[in-house]
Amino acid sequence: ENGQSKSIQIIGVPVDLGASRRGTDGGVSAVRIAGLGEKLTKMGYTVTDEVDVAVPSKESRPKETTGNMRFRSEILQVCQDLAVVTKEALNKGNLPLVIGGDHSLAIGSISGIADYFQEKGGELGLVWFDAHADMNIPGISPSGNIHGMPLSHLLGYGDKEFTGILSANPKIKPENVVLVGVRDIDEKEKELIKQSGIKVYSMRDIDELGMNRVSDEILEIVTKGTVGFHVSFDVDGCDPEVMPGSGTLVPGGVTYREAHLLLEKCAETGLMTSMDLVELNPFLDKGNISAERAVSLVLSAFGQSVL
Ligand code: 5AB
Ligand code: MN
Ligand code: MN
Ligand code: MN
Repeated sequence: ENGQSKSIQIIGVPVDLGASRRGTDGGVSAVRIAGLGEKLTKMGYTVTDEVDVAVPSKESRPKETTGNMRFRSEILQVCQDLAVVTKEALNKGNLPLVIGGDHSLAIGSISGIADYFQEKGGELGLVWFDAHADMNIPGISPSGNIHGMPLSHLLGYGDKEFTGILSANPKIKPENVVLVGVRDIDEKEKELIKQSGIKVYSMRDIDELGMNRVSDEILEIVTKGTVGFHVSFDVDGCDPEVMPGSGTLVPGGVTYREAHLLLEKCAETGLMTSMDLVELNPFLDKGNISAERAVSLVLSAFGQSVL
């Protein structure tokens, strides 16, 4: 059981509780308005009825301006619900394409996907495209924002209720994970990255080796001994000139073409099981340009090519 399905389930998760800035919840609409579903249909995919996971608004919840895991209970509920939805999508033969929303949702999306394959005895590979490492845990996080903590929790570190979604097993093994595009890591987060043993391709690695070689090395790692791989795509991995519509911009990022190349190569393997598109914030965007570019990138991940 592996390979890319011809039927896609788009899952909207309008969450911004995991970030300090308001507005990432609107990323779901921005991507839909940019034509994601229609464009995938035009490529020949069957796009099943889109579903959304319910998320409470910040304003409807008691204020949580401090704390080492802000909006913990709300985000835990969202992730638990989302895990059930992504697993169910795979059970129905659909490829889950999760649109956010801030990156905290990836704890839920990937927990469901990894659990589906674990039940069949398979390991899931993971490509984490991001300016940040998202390897904080409560107690070391400088912000208490859960969107800076999803990767650590998927590897089994941190809050036991988040690491235990659907099952007690760590969802992902470190040897199957690659972080790419990274250029902003917190001091204590660095230690956890080293301890975990995951492979990291920083911007410097992309400068020195080129994205073509980096992509080949990434795909070798995430396909070795796995049933396939998930791509968790944080738009802030791209340079802010490419993706102005995001809340935690870091200069010196991946170019538009480099991002396309990586995703085109992901598609070519035929082994991408699922994808997240996260951290778009239309209220910080210039028009809807970031969402339009993000949709174009997703199409590459689904095999769109020039010829
Ligand atoms: B994103 C920071 N490391 O933990 C933290 O956008 C930023 O999902 C996290 O990658 C950025 O608050 C989270 C300073
Ligand atoms: Mn992220
Ligand atoms: Mn990021
Ligand atoms: Mn961000």
